[in-house]
Amino acid sequence: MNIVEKILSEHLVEGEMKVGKEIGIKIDQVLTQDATGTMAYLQFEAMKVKKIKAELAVSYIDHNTIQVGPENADDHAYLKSMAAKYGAVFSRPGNGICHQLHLERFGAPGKTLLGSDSHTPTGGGLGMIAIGAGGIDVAVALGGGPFFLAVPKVIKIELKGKLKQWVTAKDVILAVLEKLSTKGNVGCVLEYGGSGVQSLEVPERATITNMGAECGVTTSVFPSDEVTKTFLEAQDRGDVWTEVKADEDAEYEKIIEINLADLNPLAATPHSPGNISSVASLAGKKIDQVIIGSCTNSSYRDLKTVAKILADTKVNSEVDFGIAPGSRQVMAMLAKEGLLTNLINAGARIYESACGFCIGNHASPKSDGISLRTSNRNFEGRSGTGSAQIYLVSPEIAVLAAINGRIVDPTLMDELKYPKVNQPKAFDIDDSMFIFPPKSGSDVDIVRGPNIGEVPVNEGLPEKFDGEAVIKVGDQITTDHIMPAGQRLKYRSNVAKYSEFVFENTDPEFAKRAAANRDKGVHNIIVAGDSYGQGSSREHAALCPMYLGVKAVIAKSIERIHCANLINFGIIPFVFVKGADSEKINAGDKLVIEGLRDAISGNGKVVVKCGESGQELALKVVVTERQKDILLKGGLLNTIK
Ligand code: MIC
Ligand code: SF4
Repeated sequence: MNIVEKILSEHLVEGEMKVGKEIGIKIDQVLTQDATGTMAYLQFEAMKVKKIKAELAVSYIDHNTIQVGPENADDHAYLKSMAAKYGAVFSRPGNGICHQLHLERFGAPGKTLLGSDSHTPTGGGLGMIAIGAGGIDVAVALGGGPFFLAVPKVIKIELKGKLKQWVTAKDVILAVLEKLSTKGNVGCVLEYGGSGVQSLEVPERATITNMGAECGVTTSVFPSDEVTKTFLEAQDRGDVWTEVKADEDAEYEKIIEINLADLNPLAATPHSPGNISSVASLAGKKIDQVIIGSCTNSSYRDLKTVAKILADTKVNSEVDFGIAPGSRQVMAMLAKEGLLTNLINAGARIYESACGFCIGNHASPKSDGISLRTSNRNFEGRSGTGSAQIYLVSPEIAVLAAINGRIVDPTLMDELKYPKVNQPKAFDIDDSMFIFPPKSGSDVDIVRGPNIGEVPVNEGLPEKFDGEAVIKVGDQITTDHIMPAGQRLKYRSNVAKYSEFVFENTDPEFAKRAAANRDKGVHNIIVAGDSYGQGSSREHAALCPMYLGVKAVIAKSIERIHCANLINFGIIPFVFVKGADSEKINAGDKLVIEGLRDAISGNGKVVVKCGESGQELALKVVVTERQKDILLKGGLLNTIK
């Protein structure tokens, strides 16, 4: 067996391990963050479970830490009280980014981890099966219920050789993205192996599995070996180490070979993590901003390398330069070693250890600005500046650009010395920003500020949709397009308010039009191209459209997490039987679909009659028996007793 088959079969509670078939797996560890966590916990409450049943649950506060107005702090207070009452560890704001912290303090080889964040696969760097999902699926896992997924196709990425100086883990995952692109990988897992694996430390492996999310795969995983053991021992957690490796004769869907020694520095260019160019081809490009941080690249190794490069240097006066350390551990160790001084002296703006800039919460570039970032997503508008151009690179390339004011390729500059940074024998451990739950939390009162809303529920599926193509969008529409984050993020716990911003940057009138249709009894239908719903796990990209009366999406293809979220909220994820038919529907067309309940209970095939002409187009929805029940009842919450 390969690693994926091993871990999944050890956790199998329902179904059969046959590629493409739905299975239910036991979830050992659960991770939430505040932006998705409030909704996950509200849904957990609605399920009326007395105590969290997963082995470990950690509720991180890292996304909404800006606190302009009371909303974010209200959410934090709610989550803190929920953690104490139901038995989760609470990670206080300022402690760091969930994925970095989980890697440092909780992740364990061979375990399963479900997180309400699409970059949960960061844990794959430790040899665990770590999957991102919508909040309600995570709520089910908190309550001890299984997580359902299709048995994945496992693609092996066979690594050979060793990275050259100035070439990093970021370049490995950008090279993988160049080969696989951001679409067409639904239902696959990337399993890393080969002799090159041992040259990569755990945080480097985690950079690679983290950004595997951008390929649209279910997760990515590395073996757990001596390198993993050394990392866990340095975190004083050697006891959780166990070896995880594939059998010699393990089988894979396909094997992609990458010789690490052949790689060169790469960049993802605007506006997709899949648009890959060599740094050499971008050299000389003038830039306005550089930000180093995010769950992809803000480990101790990353930031120490940056600090060493910055020693006795000043940042270019044309560049707005910021650094957001991944965790308090990283920041404290840099401070202790005197390296924080290098950053401060060079002119870096030191941001909080949080998501911040990455989700467009602050530090937006100037209009038309060119920004180099070490994060994982450069979707149009995500930075908070619609006209900005975001390039994704390694910390090494980012810091050199900050010094030079333009992109430089260090592999072409002989005089530059590469600062080799070794992992410390022991990381400094201070868990005081985690609040561990009391044995019995039964007398804890839940704190509900005015920002904590109700979870809306959908009605059961009608026999017929009498609808309208309320919007028509193209290919690769991300959840950032559907449900913007940034300055709107503070409304995550208030669905009625947040819904006003659905498709805000694509079609500012969308929410009003959809709500008016809903109030007239017209069923709203979204028409889309390929790879609809790329990116984040935010279930609000389904929940808020549901609130606005969206009943179905008709697309050429839909990404995994978003598809599951649509089903969980009773929105039907139709795909065109013939992709080219999408051309035949225009925005505003009347769309009628009859015989819905029979079709959903049966083979999932329907026709949509569109426009005045009433021309008929074939659609299908591919769902399991479990999902059919959810759709018929109008969402997962309606199926839970
Ligand atoms: C992201 O990177 O897009 C986020 C913000 O972390 C999301 C979660 C969210 O929208 O709250 C994700 O990746 O799932
Ligand atoms: Fe936070 Fe950015 Fe990572 Fe999402 S991708 S978890 S916003 S740092």
